[in-house]
Amino acid sequence: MPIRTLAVIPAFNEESSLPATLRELRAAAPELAVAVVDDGSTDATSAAARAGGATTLRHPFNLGVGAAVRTGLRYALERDFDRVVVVDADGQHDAAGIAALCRALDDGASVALGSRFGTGSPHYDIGAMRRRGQQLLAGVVRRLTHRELTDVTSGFRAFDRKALEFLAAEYPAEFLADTVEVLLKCHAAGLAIVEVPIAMRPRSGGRPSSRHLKLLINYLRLLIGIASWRWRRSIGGSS
Ligand SMILES: Nc1nc2c(ncn2[C@@H]2O[C@H](COP(=O)(O)OP(=O)(O)O)[C@@H](O)[C@H]2O)c(=O)[nH]1
Ligand SMILES: [Mg+2]
Repeated sequence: MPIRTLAVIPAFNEESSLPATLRELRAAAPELAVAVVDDGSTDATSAAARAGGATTLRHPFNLGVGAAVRTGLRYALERDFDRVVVVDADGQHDAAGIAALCRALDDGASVALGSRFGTGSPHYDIGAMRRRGQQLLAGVVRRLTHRELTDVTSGFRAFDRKALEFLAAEYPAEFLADTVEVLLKCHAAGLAIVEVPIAMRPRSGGRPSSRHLKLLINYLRLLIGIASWRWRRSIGGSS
């Protein structure tokens, strides 16, 4: 039986980017099934997804990227897919990277993490504050997992069936926890995480989801979350 892979695309008000993203995905990886999770958009995201030939799943209201990914993973499990690749709707993820992520799964990884900053990744500029925050978070995750990870907030990832089964139940929905904490959970569950260099494009328009003070607060909340999660584990709690 061939390996069945589902591309999961979380999308919030992405009617303008989605058509090109879906076209690129079809061209780069025609063998993939595609599911767009419309996260309560107020624009025509669902219509754009359907027009682009994707299965369309819809949240009745906005729940955040992590919840959208989780919905995609649950759908993949229900439909018995072997793997999932998560791709942003906004066109930042170069679909050519999907092949490298899948190769890492072929080689035994359960979680393949597309990295903008590792050896072999093209230069990617994210601004000074995000950069410092990223480095801090990557340092924390490296210490806790003993894995050489450089880009712990990248949303460009692939999961094998084991990771899929684990994460469909466990995927955290909060901003940053959905990228960073999830890696710690996977590591604690014994899933092998491997980083793969990928190319990511700068945003073509719009704004990143979190900036300045909001971004700082999100970093602090995440670090407190990680500390309390570690503490609960050390006194014998499970999650
Ligand atoms: N900003 C945002 N993006 C969401 C949400 N739900 C799903 N998404 C999708 O998640 C992906 C990542 O979001 P984005 O804002 O580009 O994050 P960034 O690339 O880290 O700045 C995009 O494809 C969004 O359309 C949400 O509630 N807020
Ligand atoms: Mg993006």
